[in-house]
This record gives sequence, structure tokens and C-alpha cells, in this order.
Amino acid sequence: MKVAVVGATGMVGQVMLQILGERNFPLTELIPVASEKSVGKSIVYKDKSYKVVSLADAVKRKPEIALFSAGGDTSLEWAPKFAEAGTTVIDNSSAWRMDSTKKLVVPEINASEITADDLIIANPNCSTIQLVMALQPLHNAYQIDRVVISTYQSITGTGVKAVQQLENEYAGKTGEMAYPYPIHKNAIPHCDVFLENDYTKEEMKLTNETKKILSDDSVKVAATAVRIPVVGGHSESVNIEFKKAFEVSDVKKILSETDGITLQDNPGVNTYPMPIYAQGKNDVFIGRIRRDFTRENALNMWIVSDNLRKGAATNAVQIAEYLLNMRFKA
Ligand code: 2RA
Repeated sequence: MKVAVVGATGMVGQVMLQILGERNFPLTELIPVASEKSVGKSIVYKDKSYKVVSLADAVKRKPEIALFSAGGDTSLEWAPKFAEAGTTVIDNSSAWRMDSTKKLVVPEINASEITADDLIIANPNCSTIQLVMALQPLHNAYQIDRVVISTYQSITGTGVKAVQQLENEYAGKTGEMAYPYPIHKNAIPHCDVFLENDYTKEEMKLTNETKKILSDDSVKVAATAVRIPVVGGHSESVNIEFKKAFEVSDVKKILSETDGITLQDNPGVNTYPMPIYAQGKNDVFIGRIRRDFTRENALNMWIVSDNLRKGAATNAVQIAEYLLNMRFKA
């Protein structure tokens, strides 16, 4: 299986390579792709050195699958070119997510929607993936009416420039700013750009992508996305109102039996999810599950996951694994 990784030298691209190796993805040829300035550089995958190539060269080599994490503009221009050459693109940018002709996939939830005709498949936003992993099994059981979510997002979601800004601030140095303010000892309620409706793009991704993945426009989602000086993963405080009654014990049982979810919920012994423990793992960690006594059929929970893994690279590779089983063995 010939696999291209577009954006191979970036933060998510590097994790994609790590995940492909960890999961022994059966690739016969790796095609690392990056911008012109990186062409010719070597990257090592499973103790073998590969030369980074240009997008144009990669298309010509006709990979079966191309994992993209290279920004929306690159994806809008090049994903169709790969698809035209017969490649299936799994794109981590926001470019195709809300396109009605494209599937937006979290494999545990809706991989079955993928057909042989889908040559561009969208990977959801990191904060959406960990949210819907918790919502979907509960939506099936109790029908969600409304979700109110506040996120506490890792600076790795912004990229290398943000990590460098925090390191500079730790060291008392000045340097290029990824954010409008210092991130050290701070919390910035501004992830991505502000829109006309006074929400940020990140907040509207949570609202719009959740509806699409759950295939239910009636689910109401109100989001506030906040950036905090953390690197291990995104954390989310989530309040859910259901249409049906539930028992907290049943909610915990449903979640604990859901693939890809690890329950960490024993406050009496200080057991709850935190980014320092989620970092480097592929699961979505859920805890602080408790009834919201102020509303009928309402629940609070805390959700943490490594945004570079299940929030991006792992989810994309899991989609590739699904394709492998679905298409390339048929
Ligand atoms: C962020 N979810 O965290 C966005 C992009 N990865 O900034």
C-alpha cells in the first residue's frame, strides 16, 4: 500500500508517521510530502530514510491513500488532484468538513457512511472528535437536546509557533507571537478567528461538525473555546441536556463499554482525566460524570484527549485502516 503523508514535517504529520508505525500500517511505500522548502530533506520511518518530495511529484506516484495535514488552502488545491489520480485523501484541515458531498468521519461513530466513491474524506476538528466520542453513545440512548461546552485547549493545536512562544515566555525571552497575548499564566478565550456572530471559528466547528457527525441537526451546541498553556491535550467541560431520563450509573456503563473511551471517574481518590496523563495515548478520557441538579435530565462531565493523536493523527489513520478493510481487500 503506497501512502503519502502531506505535511510530513509538521507537528501533526510527524504524529501521523508515529501512529502509522505504532499500528504497523501495511504500507509498502511511504511518500513524505512537504512544501518546496523541505523537498529533499530526509525523514526516517521505521529505521529507513525517505526523501521529502513535492506535491506534484507525490501525485504522479499515485499513492492509494494520502493523509493530509497541510492547511486548508493546500488541501483545497491538491486533494482534488490526488483524487483525480485515484488516491483517497483523508484531510485533517477544515477545508472539506462542512462540504455536503464529503463525509466527516470518526470511525467508531460513522465509518460505515464511507463508500468507494469517497475519494476525499474529512477528519473532524480535534475538539469535536473527543466531544462526539462521548456524545454519540449517549445520544443513541437518551436523545440529546442541548450541549454546552467550554474547552481548555492545548497550545499544540496552534502548532510549533505557539509552543515556541510559551517556551520563550518561560525563559523570559521575546519572540514571534502565535497569540495576541502572552499564554504563560494566562487563558485566552480566542481559538482561531472571530466571526460575525461573535463566536470563533473553533466554537462554530464544535457546533456544526457535531450536528453533521451525529446526523442530527436538532442537537443544539453552545461552545466557548479557550486556549491555555498546556501541551498534553484538550480538556472539555460539557453539560448535556437529554430528552429522556437517565441513571448516572447507566451513563457510566455505556461510556465504559464504548470502544475508544476510558473512564477515569473516582473523585474520592483524586481520579479524573488530565492532559498530563492523556498525552501520548489514543483514547478519549472521561470523568467527573455527575447529574446537573439544576435541570431535568441534565449531566456534567469532563473530557480529555491528546489532540494530536485521537484529535488528529490517530483518527486519520483509523479511517485509513477502515478503507484498507473496506476497499483494498474487496
Ligand atoms: C486548535 N483545533 O486547537 C484547532 C486546530 N488544531 O487550534
